[in-house]
Amino acid sequence: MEERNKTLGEFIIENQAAFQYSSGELSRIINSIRLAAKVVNYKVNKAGLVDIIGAAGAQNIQGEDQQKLDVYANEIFIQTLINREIVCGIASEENDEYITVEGNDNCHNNKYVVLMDPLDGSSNIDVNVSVGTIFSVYRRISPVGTPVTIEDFLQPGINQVAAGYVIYSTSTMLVYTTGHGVNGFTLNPAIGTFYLSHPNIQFPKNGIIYSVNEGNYVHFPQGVKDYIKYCQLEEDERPYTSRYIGSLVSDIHRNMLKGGIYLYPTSSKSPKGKLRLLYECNPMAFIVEQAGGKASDGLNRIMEIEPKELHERAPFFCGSYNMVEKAEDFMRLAKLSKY
Ligand code: P6P
Repeated sequence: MEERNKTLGEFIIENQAAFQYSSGELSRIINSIRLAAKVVNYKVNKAGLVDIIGAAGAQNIQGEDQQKLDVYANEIFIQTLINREIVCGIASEENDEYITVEGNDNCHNNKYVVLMDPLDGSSNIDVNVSVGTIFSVYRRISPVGTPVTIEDFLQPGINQVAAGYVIYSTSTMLVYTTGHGVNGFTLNPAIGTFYLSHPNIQFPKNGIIYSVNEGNYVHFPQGVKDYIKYCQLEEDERPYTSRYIGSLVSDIHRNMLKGGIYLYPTSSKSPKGKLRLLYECNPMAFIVEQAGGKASDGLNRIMEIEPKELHERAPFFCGSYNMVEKAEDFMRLAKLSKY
């Protein structure tokens, strides 16, 4: 019989035992995200055809105009998780406060919380550039049987039990980790099935791609300016190239397959950085570290930051291990030379 790639469903069943606590709840969360991703994918692909792109008018907590697809994706991911009654709480970039999942038979007994950016890079939607969903899963720390609390969400990234992203691009992929490596699944839209297309993804230790919005160059910390100049120097014919899509999931996905570094440093416009620690930096960092890469705030491991607020931001240096190390060296050197 002809060998075919494993489906996501088969992969989840096969790896069920490896999931932490292997209660089946985590598998059901990934299955829930799988369904929501297919529904959102359908709308993202149709966005150009129906009146669903363009700002929905409301603004989210970040003060950003909510694109209609933002709102739609947020509702799909949240509702799918609530309908399946598998988590006790949900936090989203699009919701000011976290959601306590009540459900019919008391979701307070559930063990996991999910945090997400339902449609990252949404400003790219109406110019037909790829966008993504990012999710992060933690085991609650408040007592099972009680309503979820803010502390269940304000955990450092090292406590994550799973993290992943969906990239809606030339093809739609679901890439995730449960702490046992990183695997990528590509959607066959004809039959609505995700197939294992990128098993055990390894982040190249080195690369020639640096991804940063150089329009902010004059506002960057000196260490970042020095690193960018290092990448551009010809002294040993380093063939660096600058690639920046303006969509976190797309930039990191490309760099993870080819090698590269993504930087979103502090700047005068974003004194704490722009990216959100809990549902952008930490899940991407978990994936990148599991694939052999590195993720920091320029000085310290990003997943060891103790969060204080649900929507707090952090500077983000993420990618090929040796490239992030080099950028951190420039940051430390610049910090030392200040004194
Ligand atoms: P800038 C999208 O809004 C996002 O959060 C990331 O997906 C992306 O990498 C970054 O912001 C782009 O920000 O300031 O360069 O447009």
